[in-house]
Amino acid sequence: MMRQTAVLNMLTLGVTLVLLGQSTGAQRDPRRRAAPTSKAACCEDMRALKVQLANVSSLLEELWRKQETEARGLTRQMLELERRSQNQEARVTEAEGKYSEINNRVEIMQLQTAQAVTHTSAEAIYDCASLYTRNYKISGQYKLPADEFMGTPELEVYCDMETNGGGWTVIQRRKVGLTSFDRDWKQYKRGFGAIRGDFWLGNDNIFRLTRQPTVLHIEMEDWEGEVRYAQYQHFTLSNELNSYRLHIAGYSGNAGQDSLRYHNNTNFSAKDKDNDKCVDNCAQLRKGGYWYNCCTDSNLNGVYYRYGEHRTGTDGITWYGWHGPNYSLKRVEMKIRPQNFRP
Ligand SMILES: *[C@@H]1O[C@H](CO)[C@@H](O)[C@H](O)[C@H]1NC(C)=O
Ligand SMILES: *[C@@H]1O[C@H](CO)[C@@H](O)[C@H](O)[C@H]1NC(C)=O
Ligand SMILES: *[C@@H]1O[C@H](CO)[C@@H](O)[C@H](O)[C@H]1NC(C)=O
Ligand SMILES: *[C@@H]1O[C@H](CO)[C@@H](O)[C@H](O)[C@H]1NC(C)=O
Ligand SMILES: [Ca+2]
Repeated sequence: MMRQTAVLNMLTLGVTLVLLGQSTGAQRDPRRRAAPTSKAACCEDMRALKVQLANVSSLLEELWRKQETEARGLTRQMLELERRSQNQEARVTEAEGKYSEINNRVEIMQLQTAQAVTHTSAEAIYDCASLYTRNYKISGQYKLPADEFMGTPELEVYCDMETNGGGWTVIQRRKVGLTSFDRDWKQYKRGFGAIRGDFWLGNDNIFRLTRQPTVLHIEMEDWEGEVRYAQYQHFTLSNELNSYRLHIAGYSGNAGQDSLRYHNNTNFSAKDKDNDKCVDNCAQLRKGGYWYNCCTDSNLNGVYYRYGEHRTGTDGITWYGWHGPNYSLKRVEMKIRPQNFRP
């Protein structure tokens, strides 16, 4: 402010002097002023005035220049400020957009949680999928509560909460190789083994868990470390009266030919119960409990052979469609979840 007033005063003075100079025929150009004049004899006062005038005019010009550059600078600064504020505004708009999007999502999640709670609290914890919808999303051992209505006891299960969105109840696992699967009907009915290691969940339990429309996922690993799978969109067992007959449909997978299809619609057999479709006793030949036909296209409950021995017998853990009848797999996991499960 102070400076502007000073400049204005100078300008007023300058203009006055310029007018005065013009009226006395003075030359504004300081270069010309430098040259000696022929009329030097003229009165001293006039000369002094002219010099002053010349000085003031050059000062003025300088001031003008300064003003102009300052003005240009100011304009630039203002433009810059405007640009920045526009950027700022854009950023604020963007942030606001993100915020409302997050808010939206939070609301949706809250809504979903509320719905999930009201939806599942009315239902029993039935399997790993219902645990998953109750926000138990870590794979591991869980205890399903007893089902009073069905008269079934509580059940230890292993939940796979990661594969393809989780919610899987594991019904069979082979990976350690110390647990024998060459067992009788009663043991296959109840289940055996260690839930964190090798086990069969039990035909009664599998029957119970597959009363709702169920997907079966079989994961297999060979001794070269390759992993393949076979999946069935429909999987159920009949009850014990109907010999736990297998029903599968809707195959997909990458483990070669579907090697469970051959066992579709066959009864379960164990070493003490020959329900197969063969003159032989397949359960005794293949040393496991399974839905033996005549006898196998797969034998996931067969003998566990270690690395180096896994190419010998035909009673190993086989899946013909991938490694044929003489290659026993390193790891198998069979797991189920309801068809209507949404991760
Ligand atoms: C005019 O300016 C010159 C140099 O800029 C200075 O030496 C001189 O004293 C000034 N004259 C007056 C009258 O202000
Ligand atoms: C399967 O079991 C049921 C009842 O347990 C029986 O009626 C049926 O004949 C059996 N089927 C075969 C092929 O053995
Ligand atoms: C198993 O048999 C049923 C009918 O008995 C059939 O609908 C289903 O597609 C079969 N499953 C497979 C995998 O072929
Ligand atoms: C598998 O092993 C059996 C008996 O050990 C043998 O007869 C058969 O030729 C083998 N099959 C293949 C494909 O290696
Ligand atoms: Ca037989």
